[in-house]
Amino acid sequence: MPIIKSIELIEINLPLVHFFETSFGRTYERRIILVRVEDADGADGWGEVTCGEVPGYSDEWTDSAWVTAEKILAPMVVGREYDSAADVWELMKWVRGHRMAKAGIETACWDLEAKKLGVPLWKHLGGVNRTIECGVSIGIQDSIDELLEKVRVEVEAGYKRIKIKISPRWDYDVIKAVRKEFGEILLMGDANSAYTLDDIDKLKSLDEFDLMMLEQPLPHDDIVDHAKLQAQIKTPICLDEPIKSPEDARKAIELKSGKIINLKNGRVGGHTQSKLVEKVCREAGIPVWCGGMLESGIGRAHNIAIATLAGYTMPGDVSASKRYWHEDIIEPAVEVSAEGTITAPDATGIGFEINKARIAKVTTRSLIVL
Ligand code: OSB
Ligand code: MG
Repeated sequence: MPIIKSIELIEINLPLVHFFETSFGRTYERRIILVRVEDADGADGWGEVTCGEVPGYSDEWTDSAWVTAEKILAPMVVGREYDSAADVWELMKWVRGHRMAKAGIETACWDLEAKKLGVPLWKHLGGVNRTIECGVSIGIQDSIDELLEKVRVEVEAGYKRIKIKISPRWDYDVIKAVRKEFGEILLMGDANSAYTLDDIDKLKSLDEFDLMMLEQPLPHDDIVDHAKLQAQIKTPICLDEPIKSPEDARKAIELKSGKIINLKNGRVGGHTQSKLVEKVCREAGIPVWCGGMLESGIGRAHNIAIATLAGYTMPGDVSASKRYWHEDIIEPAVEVSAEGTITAPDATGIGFEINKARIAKVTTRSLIVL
């Protein structure tokens, strides 16, 4: 039976190639917590905590996740016997919330297990589509011209679907301009909870653009008003923030709060939980796609692996390393084909090498829980 002997937390600071702005703020550089789990044989696995630098997307953020992982979660896993990585979530179960911190540890255990079994993580998770379809998420820009330029670069790179961030000050005219310039591309908007039902007329007006979907228009914890909104707009609603568990997914589907789910490993607590959400959605005929959290290569590699599961039927926010980083912390960097796809690697575990020298250069703190 596997036992984790130690868990290392490493905080790195990585400047983004270009700032990323959503309805809740702008990010210039990421403070990312990496997790390295090591077993009694000295074998290791890597994971990433995907929370932001501030509690704007969710209530977790870098410093809260650090202390929670160090003081609460890592001690619940270190030295405890477990059957398989699928059971690591259970070891941390009594802790409420803190799913991104849990996911950092849990996904590292999956990487370790796949490496020890000598299989690629995507296969070990039950993946079926080794080649996944990719989209991009483009933040709010300083001008529409700058946005059009960004969209052009990504369309020409071959990405299958373009998502633009929207907010009440950056919506109708912006989407109209993108549609006019690029015609019938697969286009969607993500509001990150910037509207309420009082904005119903504005949200209805977006129907004219035939968006593939409208992601999270209403508050971050809502699934009731989303159902009211979905009944009144043609554009499919995609839920992101409020779906933190398989039960949340079931309830949202029952209420008809949306027609699509953006599934993020961190938001639901790791691979085991993602697999359960994927199953609930697949059985209900609700498509899911893999969301992104501006991950470094390690989180990105985990996203690629989980996105190979059967229920992930739409292009995800999983894109090339170079869109985010001058130099990634894995090798090779994640690349996207001219057809807008990524093929999961066939090496064991996450399938990428960890660039330890690069990590050492950008590390701002680290500690080991024994
Ligand atoms: O809402 O999907 C989101 C990034 C940070 C926080 C929330 C979101 C996002 C993205 C970026 O849209 C996706 C990516 O390119 O990683
Ligand atoms: Mg979103």
